[in-house]
Amino acid sequence: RKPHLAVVGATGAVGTVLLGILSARADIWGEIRLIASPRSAGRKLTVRGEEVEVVALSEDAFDGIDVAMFDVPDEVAAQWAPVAVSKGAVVVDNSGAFRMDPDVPLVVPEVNAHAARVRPRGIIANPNCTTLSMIVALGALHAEYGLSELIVSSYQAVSGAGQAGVDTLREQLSAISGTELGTTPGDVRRAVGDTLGPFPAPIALNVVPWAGSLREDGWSSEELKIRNESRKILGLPDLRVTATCVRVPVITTHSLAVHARFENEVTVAGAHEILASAPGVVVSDDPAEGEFPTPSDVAGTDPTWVGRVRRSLDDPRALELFVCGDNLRKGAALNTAQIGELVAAESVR
Ligand code: 11C
Repeated sequence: RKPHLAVVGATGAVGTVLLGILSARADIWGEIRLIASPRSAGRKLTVRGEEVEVVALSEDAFDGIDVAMFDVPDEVAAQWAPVAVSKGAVVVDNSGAFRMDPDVPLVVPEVNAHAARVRPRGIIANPNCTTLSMIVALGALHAEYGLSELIVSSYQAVSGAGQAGVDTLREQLSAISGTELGTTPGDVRRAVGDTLGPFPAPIALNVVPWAGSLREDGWSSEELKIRNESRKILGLPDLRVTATCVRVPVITTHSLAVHARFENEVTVAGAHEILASAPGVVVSDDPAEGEFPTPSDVAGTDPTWVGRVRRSLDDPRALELFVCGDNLRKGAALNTAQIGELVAAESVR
């Protein structure tokens, strides 16, 4: 029989995108059960062209489920993923609760699909959207050249901070629309008033060098996730990684400027060839024609887009790249769906 799937957190921003992706991909699932907080129970959502009623999160909600995709806050995942496993499901979890657990694989199918098979806790973790937005391209380059160091700056979309992030940017844009603000200290901050939402500074007409929460020595949680998760996915525990995470007034699609240093000398032509043949990667790199990826062109698409590929002027072993990926699709829902498909394929073999 076809495996039965549960989507936990079906009504959230990523859950909504996930239902669209499940509806568009090969229909490998038997039942698709939609689970959310009791507050959302009874709502009807469309998946595979049919209306499905949302059921409340409970132990019984996992009866008969083979694979459960979770997109819920860390503390909800920490509590409920083991419940789903105890009911016989394999969990694919998009929270940060299990990513660094040594008994939980952290999987990007194009890079380390093999890791999904070894899951002592019955849980497979999905990486953070910022890591995911670049790692498919870097995994392909690593396989050929051997990665030794990453220095990245992110340009993160507001949807990474959830629906509240999107609502905040839209509210602030309407507050400043038609004005000539943005020329004197604090004028935008005064205009948006107390509508900062999840951001520590105005996000309209601005860039904010902060994402996540404060960790030791001034690092943000988001910057540490990029370091820890890249190391785990690539199987390079000593990889040198430095990240600076920045929020920009973009609705969806994270971008990263990447300085990647390798064990071997690199060429731009070689990097283009590797990236162009890598599954899930599209090269858009012809600056003379104004061709490079930008979030507004990439939003709503599945691949990782790479442009501005240059060999570092002072280091023949290093490449500079600009990478864009839809943070809700490959950055979250699509990768979750792909991992679920890997697990489903095991049972049909
Ligand atoms: C952001 N990347 O853009 C974050 C959101 O660990 O899954 C995702 C947080 C996570 O704010």
